[in-house]
Amino acid sequence: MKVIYTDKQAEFQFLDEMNRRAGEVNFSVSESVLGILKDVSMKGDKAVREYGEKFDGACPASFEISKDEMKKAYDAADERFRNALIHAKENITRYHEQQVQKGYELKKENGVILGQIIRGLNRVGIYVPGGTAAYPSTVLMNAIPAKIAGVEEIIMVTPPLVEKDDTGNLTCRANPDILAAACLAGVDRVFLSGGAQAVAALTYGTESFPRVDKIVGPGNIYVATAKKLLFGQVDIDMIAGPSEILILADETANPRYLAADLMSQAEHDPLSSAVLLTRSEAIAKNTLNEIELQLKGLDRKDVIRQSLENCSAIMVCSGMEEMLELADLIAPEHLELMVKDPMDYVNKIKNAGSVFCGDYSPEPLGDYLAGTNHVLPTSGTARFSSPLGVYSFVKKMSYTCYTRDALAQDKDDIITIAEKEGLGAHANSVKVRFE
Ligand code: HSO
Ligand code: ZN
Repeated sequence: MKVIYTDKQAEFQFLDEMNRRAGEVNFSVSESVLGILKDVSMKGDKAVREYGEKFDGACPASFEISKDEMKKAYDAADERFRNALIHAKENITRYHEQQVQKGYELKKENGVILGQIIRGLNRVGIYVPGGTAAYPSTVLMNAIPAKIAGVEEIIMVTPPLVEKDDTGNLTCRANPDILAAACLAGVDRVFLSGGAQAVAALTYGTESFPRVDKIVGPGNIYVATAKKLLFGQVDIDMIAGPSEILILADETANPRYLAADLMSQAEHDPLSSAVLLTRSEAIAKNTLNEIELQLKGLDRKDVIRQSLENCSAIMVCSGMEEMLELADLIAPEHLELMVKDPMDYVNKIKNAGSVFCGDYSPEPLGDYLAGTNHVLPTSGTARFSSPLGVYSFVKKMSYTCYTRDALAQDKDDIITIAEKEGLGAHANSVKVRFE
């Protein structure tokens, strides 16, 4: 892991590297994804099945998992795991219920009524990746806010686990932990399909897959590219990049905690980013030592080592002011304030997805249990976007109601602007009412 000691040149270089982390368009991936989208839009289930067989090795006879199977997976889940999920659900629900927005109505003196109604989306698709990034916690983080928003139907898609049975035939099943979380979170229907073809199936609708209004959830580069290309036909949440953590530490910080928290996000992906900003050289040195000590006991040490060598660094800064400035430039997904009186600094942070305050708020607390959402803007997009929330699953509709008298008061201004725009039919629609 590199250490940058108040060297402006090295600091500039690192910031440049961080700025580029959103990645560039991958033309060859985009091209193959476009082919998949086109096939699914034209051939429906048949194309989804063919791509499933090609990429996953096999495809289930029927894509949909029954409600019964979901319930069975939930009942069969390890009791401690189930209780932990229930605890997480309670906290996530309580935090997100605060996000429910109300519409409003403006009644003017002249009888005019103007208003805004907030409605939950009709149908939402949640993409859950396969393999080691299939996280039950992410199912809760996506589905619970959607439920609270009043989404009518939540559809989950996830690639099948493909295994060989005793006779050597390939079989497909769902990840039981994901099914258990889906059951608890109130997911309505689950389909065993992944990749760009599943995103396309949810966008266009096929014989088996219902068409949704928004697709949320992380996925590999094919899934992310499909979401990008289909945005507009369907809404999407965001394009999730590798996980990130940035820690601001003063002299009171404990290097053991700093090392542990940096590595908690570094273990997600070889491209994850872990950055420590401190003005203390001793903290920098001791954190490096702690990383080496703790790494030995961690299962995913290879991934961690790779991400620590990648978009990661310890930067020794001149003081708190510089640290806050760098944090805003980097705009990390997660930011830990490991300083004395952390709550004094929360309001000074402009760009971050989620902020964790003090020694006893390690980032994984937010990944699983505190109740805040763990679907957060990555790659510097915290400059302009927000955590997933109830507001991500609603849309707004406005309404207007005028009386004859009120329209008479406003008519001349409407006609003047319409005529300025050369839109005579617009002017006429007001004029005819007073002839
Ligand atoms: N930290 C991840 C979310 C997650 N962590 C799920 C564990 N499970 C988002 O950056
Ligand atoms: Zn995590």
